[in-house]
Amino acid sequence: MKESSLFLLCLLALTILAASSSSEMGDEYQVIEHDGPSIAEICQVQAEYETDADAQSISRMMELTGISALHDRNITGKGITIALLDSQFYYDNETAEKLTSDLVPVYNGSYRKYEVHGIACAELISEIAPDVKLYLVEAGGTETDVTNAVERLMKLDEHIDIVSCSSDFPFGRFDGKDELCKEVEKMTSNGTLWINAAGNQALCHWSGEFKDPDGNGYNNFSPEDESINLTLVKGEAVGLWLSWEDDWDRAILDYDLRLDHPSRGYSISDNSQKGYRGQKPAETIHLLAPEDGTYQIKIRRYDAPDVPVRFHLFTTQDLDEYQVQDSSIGILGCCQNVITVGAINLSTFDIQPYSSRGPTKDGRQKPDLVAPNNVTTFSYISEAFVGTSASAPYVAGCAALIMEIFKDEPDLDTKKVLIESATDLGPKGADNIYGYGLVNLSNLEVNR
Ligand SMILES: [Ca+2]
Ligand SMILES: [Ca+2]
Ligand SMILES: [Ca+2]
Repeated sequence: MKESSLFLLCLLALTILAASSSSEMGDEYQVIEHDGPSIAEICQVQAEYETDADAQSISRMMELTGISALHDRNITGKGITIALLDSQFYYDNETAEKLTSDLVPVYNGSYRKYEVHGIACAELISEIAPDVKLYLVEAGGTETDVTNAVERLMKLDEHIDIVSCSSDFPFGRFDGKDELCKEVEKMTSNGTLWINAAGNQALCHWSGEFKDPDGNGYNNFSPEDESINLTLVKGEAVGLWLSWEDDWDRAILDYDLRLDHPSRGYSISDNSQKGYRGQKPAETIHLLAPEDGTYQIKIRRYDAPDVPVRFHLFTTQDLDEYQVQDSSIGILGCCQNVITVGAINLSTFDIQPYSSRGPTKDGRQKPDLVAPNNVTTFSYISEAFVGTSASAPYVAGCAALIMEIFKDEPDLDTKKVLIESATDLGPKGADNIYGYGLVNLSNLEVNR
């Protein structure tokens, strides 16, 4: 088991920068092993969810949420620093014109033309808070890369006011105590606000306890059903991540993950969990679908006592059945003090069906806020920027405006201001779907 992979929470041009999976070949089919960056689509949004993309969407939402009014009063994020953590910073001269002029790249090397996810986020921040100083920080694809990115930020001479991150990891403890949360807390305890996308996994997530009433070693998703169906098209890249409650450094409960192919053969991930140092309670499978059809996901008990254990399964495509929308946020979005942002439909203000939901494993309410997505950017020139990836930088830009407004107040709690000025949506009061509601600066005292 190497490191888990980071996935970008955008729904277009999606990239998994996957570490290697330890999957083995089942029967005649080959599991794709990744040595470096690879491409796969994460939880694709189906066309029917999105009907309202138009070039005006961002300006309309900026009117509605009080941002334009603040711009009219010359509040534009002056003096505020934002670090954007991402792994895709390709831009050309034309796109550069859309970005804030005070841009500081913190990366070496170059990006391929389609690697624009981070720049699309930068465009949104530039639109909402055009005068911020924006650090573009390469955060790679692994937990080590994110740790290194945080270390670089800590070493800067300048204080970072806000981190905006639209990526997350699909396995861990989800209780705010994952290793990476220690890195996040280095920033937040230093006064930095960390804003993270909630994720787009609500329809490609299953969670439940292992149940095996017939005692054949395979989990029963229902009394008669031992698999989750997943329909795939030949050649489609698919990823599956399974993790369970166990010691995260010395896992002792040995479960395996299996994907049966439609006609014959299967892929299996059967890492050893014997309580040795470094053994994680996790299995992953990555492959290119060898044929069209309905695949079946199975969880096998290899060597574990019959005790209740809760599992989380995340996949790159929507599950055909047994979707569990609750507790579908990744590990960064579950860290303490992070502001976790979901995505709403711009026409109806309903939550997007794919927008990940709380609570965290330890029962904290999540997300914290929701914000627009499905907006037009120059980077995604012919398509809308869809998913919670677009929502997080929207909130980051809003946070910068709040910080400028209240710059003379030393005890400013920006998170509190964001929450208190949000417009409640969905069930009355704070909830695990919309959090405190839509970020809305028109409710700020200063705008009246
Ligand atoms: Ca069974
Ligand atoms: Ca195993
Ligand atoms: Ca509510």
